[in-house]
Amino acid sequence: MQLPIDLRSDTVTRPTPAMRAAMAAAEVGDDVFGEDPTVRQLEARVAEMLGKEAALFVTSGTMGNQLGLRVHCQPGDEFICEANCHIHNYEQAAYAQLFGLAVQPIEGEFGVLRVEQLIDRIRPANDHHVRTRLVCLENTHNRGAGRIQPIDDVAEICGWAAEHGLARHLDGARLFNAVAATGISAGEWAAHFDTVSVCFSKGLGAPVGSALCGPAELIRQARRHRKALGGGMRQAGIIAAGALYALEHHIDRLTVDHANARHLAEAIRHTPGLKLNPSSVETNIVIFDVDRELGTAAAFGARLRDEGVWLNTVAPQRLRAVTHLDVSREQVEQATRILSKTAEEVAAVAR
Ligand code: TLP
Repeated sequence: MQLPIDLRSDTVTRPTPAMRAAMAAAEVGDDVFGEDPTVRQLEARVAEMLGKEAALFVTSGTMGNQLGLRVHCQPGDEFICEANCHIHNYEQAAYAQLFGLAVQPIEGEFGVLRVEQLIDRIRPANDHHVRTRLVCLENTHNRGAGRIQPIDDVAEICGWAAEHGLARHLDGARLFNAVAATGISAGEWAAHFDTVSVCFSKGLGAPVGSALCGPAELIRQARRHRKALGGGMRQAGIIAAGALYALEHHIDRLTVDHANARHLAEAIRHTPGLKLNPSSVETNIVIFDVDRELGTAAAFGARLRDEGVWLNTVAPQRLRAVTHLDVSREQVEQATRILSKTAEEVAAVAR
């Protein structure tokens, strides 16, 4: 059996031989001059898939999101987001550090917000307040264990935001997982938002890159801000080719990762001392709590790591497992056996 089984994140995948071949064969040019044909092709393709006028290839999901915020907001503006979202928790508050933006976080249920929670959250227009400008959603939701924000809620929230003059940005780092799980196209999801960032280096398995998609004028502004952040890339066609390959070949197969995540979740459900949180798994992320009897999540995670199963600690008693292109069904089955056996052994010592 192939160890280790790396379930820390879907960011850990390595390019497949076919993807590497596509990358090696990519035509390139200087993208800061707008002359890289492969980057242009990728930007056109992803814009088309999302039904947007334009797209910008960026280094990371973080950059895609932060540029998205920047094109909608000016210093002294505020955006509303779900309290556990990536933008608010894992991007160093770059929006505050770099752009002078404030945030109004609102907690959803495993990341899923409802429109009733947003009503009355727009600040009054007077000199005491920041200006509420934007609503950000995340789909699928990372800390919500890959939950899908249902399309009806998305439509209601974005419809309400538009009625009140607020822009809409989607952190779609794992939008294609929502596409694969629901059959709702990327364009249908994206239609509710002004800007959408998507990642090629998560479930899609490309080594680098994300895109910010939206109206041509906003993407032109984002291109300018990207340069100021040092994100202008030169012969980036090499990596854009990996992203193009991923869009072509790795979307439909995400359902395999989802089935693997459900398999893992079933085993966790039946392991004393471990508890799924939430109890259902919708896409490729499994989050579970570790009973104190088994020690901290970090200690239990370290034991598992010694056995060859790598997970991510996301809270003192909480671990995360993410399925992806580089873990086979056999490895997932092996991981479930190791998980159960380790939990049993640790519990026996604790008794
Ligand atoms: N998520 C990473 C870590 O940063 C936590 C992971 O392992 O899941 N939006 C969402 C929803 C994300 O999950 C991530 C990365 C990003 C944005 C940022 O993408 P990168 O890492 O490319 O900046």
